[in-house]
Amino acid sequence: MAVYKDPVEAAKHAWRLLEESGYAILFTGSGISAEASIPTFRGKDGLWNRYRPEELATPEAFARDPLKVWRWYAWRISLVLGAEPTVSHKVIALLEKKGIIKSVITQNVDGLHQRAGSVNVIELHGSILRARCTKCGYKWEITRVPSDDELPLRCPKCGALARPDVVWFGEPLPVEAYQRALKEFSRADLVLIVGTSGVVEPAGSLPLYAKSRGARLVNVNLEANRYSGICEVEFYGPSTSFFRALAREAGIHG
Ligand code: BV8
Ligand code: ZN
Repeated sequence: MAVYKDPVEAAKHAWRLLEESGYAILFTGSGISAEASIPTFRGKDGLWNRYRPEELATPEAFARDPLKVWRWYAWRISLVLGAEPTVSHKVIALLEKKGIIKSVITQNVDGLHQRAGSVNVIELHGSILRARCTKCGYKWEITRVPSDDELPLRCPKCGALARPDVVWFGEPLPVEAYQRALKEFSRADLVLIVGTSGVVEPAGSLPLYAKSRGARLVNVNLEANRYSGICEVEFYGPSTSFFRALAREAGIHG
């Protein structure tokens, strides 16, 4: 296990592992979008700092006050629509195009991997850019920030109350996405873990499952997290510096 603070050394080591790998995948969390100025969940400027998770990202909170929860999501939608994919998102998409990484399993709901060009993306916690009817299940893309007088959003088909198409605390993950993710983690011989504290379950255990099947892990994070000490390569610093260096190793221009 090697711990790096220098992104170039870390990227050289990670690139060797990628070249040796047969099935490399990415597992990402809100930290990969932090440099796109989308606040993380538990960091110092975390989203939750202003609110407690149980206060807003739960079915109970939504039942109690759908307008308050929708106002919070409308604010986050404005951040996401105003954000640009980072060089991390872009390099990951280019590595997929070159067949070097096979898929991205993300806990994020911001759609930045897809906007950067990643194709094989599994969204474990849904998408903030999609709404779903609480009655008829109809789903539709959100392409602009809803104005306050449109909130709480209603279903265009049946008029019932709509909700963000994300997974709230206490809700099960979408079965199809979770099954696909389990398959990816069981096939992987290398998992790059980027920008996640790993505290949220059941997603956070997926890299440990891959390791139990012999996969090697690479941890890219600002600070120590749940995966520290069990990875082949650990880089502590901003993910963009790591991916800028990895792009040079891979001979691509992120
Ligand atoms: C479920 C969508 C049951 C919504 C999200 C007690 C113990 C253990 C578990 C539980 C418990 N109590 C409750 C639970 C279960 C709970 C859970 O895990 N809670 C945690 C908090 C303990 N899980 C659930 O409720 C799940 N459902 O269990 O259902 C069930 C089962 C069957 C049938 C019925 C019921 C559902 C969890 C999904 C919740 N939804 N998001 C929305 O976004 O509004 S979770 C939310 O957290 C986001 O998706 C986020 O991605 C995710 C994980 O957090 P991170 O991404 O890791 O973000 P975090 O801020 O923590 O970390 C950021 C990291 O980035 C940091 O490490 C930081 O250092 C790093 N970083 C920052 N900047 C950079 C960087 N790294 C590199 N470069 C940088 N520049
Ligand atoms: Zn409806």
